Amino acid sequence: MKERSILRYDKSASRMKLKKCGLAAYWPPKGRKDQNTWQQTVLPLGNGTIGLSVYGDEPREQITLNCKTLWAGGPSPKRPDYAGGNRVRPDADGKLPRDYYRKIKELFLQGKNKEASDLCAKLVGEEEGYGTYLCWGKLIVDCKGEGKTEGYSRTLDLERAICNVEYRKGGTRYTREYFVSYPHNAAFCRFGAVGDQTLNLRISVQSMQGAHSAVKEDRLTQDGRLDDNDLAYSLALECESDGAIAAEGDSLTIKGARRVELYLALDTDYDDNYPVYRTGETSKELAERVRSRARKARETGYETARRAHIDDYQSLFRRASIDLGGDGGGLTTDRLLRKYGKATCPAAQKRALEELLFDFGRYLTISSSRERDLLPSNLQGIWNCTNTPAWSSDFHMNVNLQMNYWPVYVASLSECAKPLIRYVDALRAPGRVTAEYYTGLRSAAGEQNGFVCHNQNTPFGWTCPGWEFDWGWSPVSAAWIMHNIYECYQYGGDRTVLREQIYPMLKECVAYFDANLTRDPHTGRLVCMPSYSPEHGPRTMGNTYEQTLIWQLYRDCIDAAEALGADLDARRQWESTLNDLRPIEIGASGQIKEWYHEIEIDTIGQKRHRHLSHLLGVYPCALIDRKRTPEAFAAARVSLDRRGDKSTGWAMGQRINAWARLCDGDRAYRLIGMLMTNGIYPNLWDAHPPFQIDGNFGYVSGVCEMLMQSHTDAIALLPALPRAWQNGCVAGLTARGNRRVDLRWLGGALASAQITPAFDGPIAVAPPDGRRYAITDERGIEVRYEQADGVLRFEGIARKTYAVVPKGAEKTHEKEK
Ligand code: FUC
Repeated sequence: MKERSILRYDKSASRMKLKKCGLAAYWPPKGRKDQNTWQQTVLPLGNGTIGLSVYGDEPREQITLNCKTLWAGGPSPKRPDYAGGNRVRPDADGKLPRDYYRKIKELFLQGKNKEASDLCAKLVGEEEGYGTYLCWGKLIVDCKGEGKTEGYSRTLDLERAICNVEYRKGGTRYTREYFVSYPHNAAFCRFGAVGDQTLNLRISVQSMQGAHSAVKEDRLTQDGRLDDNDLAYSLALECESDGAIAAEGDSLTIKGARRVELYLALDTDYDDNYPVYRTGETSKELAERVRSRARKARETGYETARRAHIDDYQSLFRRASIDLGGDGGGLTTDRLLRKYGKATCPAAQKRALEELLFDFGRYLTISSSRERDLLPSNLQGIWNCTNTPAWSSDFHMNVNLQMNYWPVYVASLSECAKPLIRYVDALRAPGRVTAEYYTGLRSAAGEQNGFVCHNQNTPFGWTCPGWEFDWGWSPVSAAWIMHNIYECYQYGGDRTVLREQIYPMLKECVAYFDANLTRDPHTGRLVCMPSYSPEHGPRTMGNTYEQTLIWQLYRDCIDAAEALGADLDARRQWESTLNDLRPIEIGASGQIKEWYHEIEIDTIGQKRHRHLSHLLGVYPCALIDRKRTPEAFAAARVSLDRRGDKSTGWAMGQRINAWARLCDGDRAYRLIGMLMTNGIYPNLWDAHPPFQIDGNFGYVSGVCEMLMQSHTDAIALLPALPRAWQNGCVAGLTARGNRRVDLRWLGGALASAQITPAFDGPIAVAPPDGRRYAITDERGIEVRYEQADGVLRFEGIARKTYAVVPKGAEKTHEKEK
């Protein structure tokens, strides 16, 4: 039995040793050790909207407070001309970006690459109004108590999403417990004292937005509006205790208590309705909504709410599990992490950390992205301790936001992707305006118009290109994020969602490229231009990054139309476009070229660049695989190898996935080792550096891809099992087509696979080796299958479980059941 998934520390956040991670840090600014401490050592809790990060400090507890929608930027009384960053007014020469766009294309077609490239500087957006994700502030709890602190422990239980702090002082044992409930949309805190002393607390909330607290009886409230955009925000905290509660200044004080409970709600008047982005509530209405939430939480009572929270959380978390034979040996998580990189670290301790990071990533998904949310998780999920986070902690779409959602479907957390789908849907309206001003599409065509978004996004419809071309222009951002969204159907198989939600989005994204692809007269092929491969190299007429993502977009749209039996004529047109796209090409070094004019590898752009933009056909797209495209598969290996392993946290996460898809488990595993030692902080957050959550998610999807893949016509079982993982099992993964997959392996070989389809229909599985297999149904009766080319095909019935076991091992399998 695997031990419980718990992050354990014997120190509070402020007393922990900090780690040096990775390449040069972009953040925090020099001299901000406090911010470095926060990103490396706090323990995060969340329900998708409300985020807490717990220090567990003693005698003064600090908990950073976040609300996912607390954002500066966007429409504001101060910015009456806000237009989503789009340049909607002619410049001094009387020109709009679309005029330059046309000219740039003309110049490229005439072979005037230098002129075309120079003019790209005109395809930018405004900076004003971009905004940033903000920090709400801190909940501070001053705890008095006589004596020396002993037996300190701070834990985050990933199986219950609860954080606990415990210590003794004199003869008294003090406890603290925290969780953030999705059902109650509120945070809960409980302080306890058992022994000769009682609790004497002072509770306050320090706003980072200039708000003052009002206290009355056993309540604390805080209301305000952001200076930047007038966004209204409100917080309500209710306190219950067997001690004496009093309102003092801006704090609540509690004296002589054995237990104290806090019920905390907070929210803003943000809504995702373009172009106002507000609920329309008055400050009073918002405050009343938040206060009544805190009141309800209190009326429910701590214990009842705690049970509801655990049930809700476990309904998601328990869907999947992994067991690699780990045994942490009782070490605290930070020690385990420090030891991991040492030759003396026992294998079982390494396995324990690998399991823990897998569970932690799933925990972070559930804590930062829930069905009800208006926004997806950002660069830091929902956790942020400053008003100036790196990259505004925004939604980056040249890999980062996509990576945040890589594990959701395969790790059976599809509901957690709902906020992403909602968010991208909400980008369509502003995205039409960007399409119009930057490429000349007419937004009068409504839903058929074509929408686009570029690399950087905010909650306020910021679909325009960034204010510098090289990182800012990236129309395929829309195509790429649409692949994440199409995966909702690929994995879940829900045709209603496909018809009503996903397909219209796909079609509208295709409409943008239908109107903007250009035939290159030299090759006769369609390309998108100007193109730029994130975030290096020249500006060109097409490149592998853009062509790959456009290929995937059309592929997905055609498949969706086919599944729905829709748009036959359009489908033929899309097929023909797909065939005419300039394909990926192999260069003289046997590599996948990143740019079409590249001959030898590493002669253009930066060597060992972190982005794997030319290899997206391997992962997450399905353009390159071993059987269908063996030459490209081999070329991808050359390119990935040359790109090097050492990189930023997310980039190592991406490399795990890519090596897994190239069926090299040992190389993927090497990347796991590098990520652990060079890209994971003591609190297990991923380090770009700074803390950036995408790498946590890239790790989870990477582990899933090592154990199971479903992007080709067969479910590949253990396609990239590393030698280090000799024995293990994984349960509750989801393969495309909505099939649950459970796997067990022994001595590096598949011992059994169980496949449970949600629908009737043919199933194809590809076991990892040339052994002979038997397939049995739930009664242990052999199921007939056809075998060709290493793939076993059989007919599955919905909700029945089929076991795939090596011949001769059927009996063992039955006994286990
Ligand atoms: C992309 C990456 C950076 C960083 C940023 C948030 O631009 O190239 O490394 O992750 O997003």
